[in-house]
Amino acid sequence: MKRVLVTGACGQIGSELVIRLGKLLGNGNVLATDIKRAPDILKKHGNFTYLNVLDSHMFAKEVVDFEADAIFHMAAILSASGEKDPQLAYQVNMTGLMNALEVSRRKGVQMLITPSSIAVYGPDAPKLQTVEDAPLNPTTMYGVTKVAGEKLLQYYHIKYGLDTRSLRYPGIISAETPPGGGTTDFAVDLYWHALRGKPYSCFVKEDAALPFMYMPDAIKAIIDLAKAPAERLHRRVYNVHAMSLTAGDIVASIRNHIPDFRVEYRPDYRQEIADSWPASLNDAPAREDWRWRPDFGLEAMTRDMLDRIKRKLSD
Ligand code: AKB
Repeated sequence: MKRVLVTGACGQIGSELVIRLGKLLGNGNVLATDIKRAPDILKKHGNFTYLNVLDSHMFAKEVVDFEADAIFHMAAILSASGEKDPQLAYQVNMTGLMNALEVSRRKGVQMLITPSSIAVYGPDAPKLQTVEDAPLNPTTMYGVTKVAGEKLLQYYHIKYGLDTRSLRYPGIISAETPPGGGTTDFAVDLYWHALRGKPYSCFVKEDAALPFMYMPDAIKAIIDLAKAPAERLHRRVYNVHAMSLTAGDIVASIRNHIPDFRVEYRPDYRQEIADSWPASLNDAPAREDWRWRPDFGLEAMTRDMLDRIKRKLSD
């Protein structure tokens, strides 16, 4: 991995991934792409270009011109937005991935790495310590596209020898770039509301546990997976887990620092999505094959989130 193209680079994960990859490979070796305008955090970090992942010709041209040998395909519509417009989620998540796979195959890209999600599981999967090979019967379009995407990665690996890699992310909590359209976005909203001194109306129940991870761990996970020697990998897709949290756990942790933070719970359609997902994942294969270990637990994450958001609010 020497020259990488990142799609969805303006997103919650993409924006921080580009910066980390720039530090690793040199800014000139990372091409950040998106259909959105580059956020400030990206502007000072090297190359940024417009790329619509649904346009296969544009996609191929950028890959060839940049001489990319790896693609981090981050562009996707998340679960809650996907339930508002399932056809758009299908188009962006499936056609976008298919274009990424085809351009990789045809233009000699060596590795394609793209996130999957806890959304691949449905209500029939075990709730706790869910393993990779548990039943995959998602009830969201996002989940359906992620299951199909995982199968496509496997297919391209077997049929064409493409080095495809993926990890099932839990909800990601971060301070830099806001998430958009996910069911787990409430976790990030909680921190911002607390620091702005505003009450929060939470769209999931207080006591519904979901798997979460702090952004530095999410970036570490995808980069470590990309760097892992191929011979160490026994699967294309790995679960990664850091902590199982309810909204109430996060609120309690924030209240250790901001005791008068007020929250009311008004679950909406996103509660049903959350209910269909596991509360914790078993990530033993990632720990074994590429030594995955999260660094952050709830308290360390809360301290860091509050510090970062405070700095951003005072900028
Ligand atoms: C979402 O909530 O849709 C995402 C995810 C868990 O993949 N954050």
